[in-house]
Amino acid sequence: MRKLIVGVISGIFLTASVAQAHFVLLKPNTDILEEGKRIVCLKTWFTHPMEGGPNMDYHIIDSGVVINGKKYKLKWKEELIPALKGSKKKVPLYKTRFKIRRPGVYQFYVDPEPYFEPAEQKFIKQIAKVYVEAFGMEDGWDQPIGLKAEIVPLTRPFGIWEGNTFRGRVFINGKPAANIDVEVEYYNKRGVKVPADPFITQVVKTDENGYFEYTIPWAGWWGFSALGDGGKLRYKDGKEYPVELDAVLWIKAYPKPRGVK
Ligand SMILES: [Cu+2]
Repeated sequence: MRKLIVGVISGIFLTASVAQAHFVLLKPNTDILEEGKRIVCLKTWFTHPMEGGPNMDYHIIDSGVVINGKKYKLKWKEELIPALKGSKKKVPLYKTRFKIRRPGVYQFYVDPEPYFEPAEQKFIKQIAKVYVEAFGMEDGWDQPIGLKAEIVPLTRPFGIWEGNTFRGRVFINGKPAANIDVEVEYYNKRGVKVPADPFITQVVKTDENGYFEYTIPWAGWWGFSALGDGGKLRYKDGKEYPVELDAVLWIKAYPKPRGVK
């Protein structure tokens, strides 16, 4: 969230907070598990990935991992991280480890409580998903797992090069989500600088059947958040506010191999 000057009345600057894209970050330590390794470690928190913060309050209601239509629960360990670098306000980050027993495509997801965003006067609920392929068995990545908000990939969501085009289809409440915004951000661990604010969040739209695509410019973890409509919810002030119900997906792009252009 940042301040923007929205108007000047007799020399007084009126400012409003303009929120950059919120993202539930759900990141495994790898997108591909090779023979000999068994443990996948995952982290999740609610942040602004390109800017490195602020981090927001975040509570998981439901989470799991789905393989071949079977679901396993995940148990998370909570840690507290500063909302902003150096700030006293702390928010949760969750970690878990999952033991892989057989080959296949594992779809990990988290479904958090709606978060009230004062700057936007609405709730935000982001259901996030990420894939791990284990031991060379690649089937099943194109299957939805029945989330209330879900991006179903048309591009295999692991083993992706930078420069690849990612295609997905958005479903909100089971229906293809037509003509909605899909926000795209890079998980900016390296402190990459942008030339101007619009570069922080890239935006593409779904078509009339809920399909979108985005070409990944450089290597790293990239998040897609399709902004859906989740009806209304009552806040503690007694008033009803709209709920933005977002489908989030994280994928990893690998750098081009040495010696190619
Ligand atoms: Cu925020």
